Amino acid sequence: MRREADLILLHPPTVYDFREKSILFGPISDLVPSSPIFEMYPIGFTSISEYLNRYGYQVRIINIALKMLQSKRFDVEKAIRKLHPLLFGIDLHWMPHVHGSLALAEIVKKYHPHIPLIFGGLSSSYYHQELIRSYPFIDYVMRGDSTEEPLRQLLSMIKKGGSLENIPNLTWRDQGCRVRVNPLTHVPVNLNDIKIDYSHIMKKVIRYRDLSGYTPYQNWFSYPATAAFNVRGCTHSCKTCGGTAYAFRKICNRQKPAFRDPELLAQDLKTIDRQLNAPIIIIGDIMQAGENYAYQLLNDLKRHKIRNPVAMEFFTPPSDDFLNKIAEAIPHFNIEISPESHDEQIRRAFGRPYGNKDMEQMLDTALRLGCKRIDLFFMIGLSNQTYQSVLDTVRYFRYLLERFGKSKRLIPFISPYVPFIDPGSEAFEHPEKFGYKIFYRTVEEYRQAMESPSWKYVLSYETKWMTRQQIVDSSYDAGLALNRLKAEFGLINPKKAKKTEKRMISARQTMNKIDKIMLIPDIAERERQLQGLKSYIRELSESTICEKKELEWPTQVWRMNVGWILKNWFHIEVWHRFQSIFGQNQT
Ligand code: B12
Ligand code: SF4
Repeated sequence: MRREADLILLHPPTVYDFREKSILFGPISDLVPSSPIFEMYPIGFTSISEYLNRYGYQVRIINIALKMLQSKRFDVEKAIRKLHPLLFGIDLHWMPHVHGSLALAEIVKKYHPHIPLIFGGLSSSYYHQELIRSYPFIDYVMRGDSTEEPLRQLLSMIKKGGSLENIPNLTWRDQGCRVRVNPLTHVPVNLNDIKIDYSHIMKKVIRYRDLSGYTPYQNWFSYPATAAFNVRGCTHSCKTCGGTAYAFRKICNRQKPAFRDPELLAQDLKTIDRQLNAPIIIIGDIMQAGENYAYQLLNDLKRHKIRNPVAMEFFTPPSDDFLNKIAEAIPHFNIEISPESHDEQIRRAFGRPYGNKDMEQMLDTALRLGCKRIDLFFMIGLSNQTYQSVLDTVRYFRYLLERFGKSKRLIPFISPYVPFIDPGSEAFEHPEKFGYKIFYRTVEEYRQAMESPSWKYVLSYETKWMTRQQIVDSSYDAGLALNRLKAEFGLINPKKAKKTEKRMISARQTMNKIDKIMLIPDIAERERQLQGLKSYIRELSESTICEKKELEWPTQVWRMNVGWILKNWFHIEVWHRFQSIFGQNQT
């Protein structure tokens, strides 16, 4: 039997049988490039692949979610049956994948009972014991935010023998079916040995002749956004976020964030710039590592003459001096910032410690310095936020657009915090302290919630200030009002605004229909009526509150370095043939 890879990493859809089910997912993916199936795989898949490759292990990534989205006929079971790695890996990084991850794992085990299967990602790390205890088809969970090296040790052990007890960060089941939790000791202090290398991925696409298996999201070829990472962990403590300093301590044993040295990060951007003409987002506020770090990064970027659009996210508004430095270093710079609410008290309580005056000062300076675009993200479902407060936030957008909107470079977004309060966040651990009520706690409860017919029932929480229904209603009201405002200020054309409005109204009416159907006591009849809505539910689930297209930064037609690809194609093909002829990687 031919082994094409040592480790195969599979990315599941949110709900495994989404192609058959009738679910109004609503705005769960409005603010990310993915569809509600969350077909984007964790970027960590690529660093795992690159790292293990350095040690001679072949890793293949297969984006099952994307393949299922692209073709109704894509047969998951048939595809899985053909694979024979040393180890299968499935991400349960984002909790909304819980249904898809578990279903896919069951299929893998059905066809390959003797090949071990590992889970990983933040949600797996949080629920590691429950996963191993309750789901016999999962053999291992690799915990933590940096699994590259422990995975290398595990693969080496599988190949050469040894004891599972010696693998750091691993949770596993022993012969007596007891859950064993190895110490979480692999927590690197910096990211200098970890790489997000797009050229490595391109080589893999060629090696496995599988473009869709590696494509990050459905529309990537029309809008190929890329990411450069400066950090694992975070210095902030936003209450509902599962990636805070608090959550990382608890879930990943990370006492402080790990950064990538600025010169290496600048080099990463330069490499993307030379190979792809795609927008680059620097994930993680570069000010988190301190001023010296941020200034050095900008100096290096200036030296590298980056031409691609670069988006930087800021957790607090940067100073005028710093904005000047950005403008000098990056000709096409964009900014993202999430004030969450217009109300400073609500914002501060959430964990964003700045006032409107500071933010407006930043908008003024950044726009004056030629910032190509500023995205402002606001949220619904916050502690102390009432229905009225949500509407007041939209009123504040009018003020902002009147003051800064002329150049059409300021784009406000508002969306509910959906679908779940992150496991491991402060609001999840101490809901009463922040006025939250959490409906689901266990993995199984989340799995079942994901099958609910509309996003109102999927929503894992309500607050002291808004019920689930009010969160839903205020989301549509705010979405409609913002859509009109965007048309009025010329941020979207009136025809598009009308279309978006129609879709939002239809989505709302369908939510009401689903509510009525949910009252039918006969389950079979309920299911029959829900299926009746299926045909148009799908299109109502994309861009429900915000138009996804509006997330795209200004860019030109993208280009790939074709010479580079052809050169690599040749090398990889020759190496591949050499391996098959001389029997390496065979069992
Ligand atoms: C960048 C980011 C994004 C990017 C994703 C880029 C990408 N492709 O990974 C974008 C903006 C698209 C995004 C989207 C979402 N995100 Co986000 N995101 C982050 C952020 C800020 C950083 C993540 C990061 O640094 N990753 C580091 C990279 C290098 O590692 P990694 O991908 O996590 O992989 C490592 C490990 O996790 C592990 N691992 C992962 N998978 C697997 C699988 C196996 C088998 C193994 C062994 C190991 C393993 O090993 C990897 C390498 O060491 C965190 C917050 C934070 N401070 O961490 C939130 C965070 C991860 N996101 C979160 C959420 C909720 C979402 C969304 C669901 C939000 C939404 N409703 O739209 C979507 C999901 C989108 C999708 N799947 O399509 C939550 C997750 C909470 C939870 N437990 O569910 C976090 C914690 C905070 C937050 N609320 O934003 N996100
Ligand atoms: S939401 Fe807050 S805590 Fe979470 S990653 Fe962003 S800045 Fe950090």
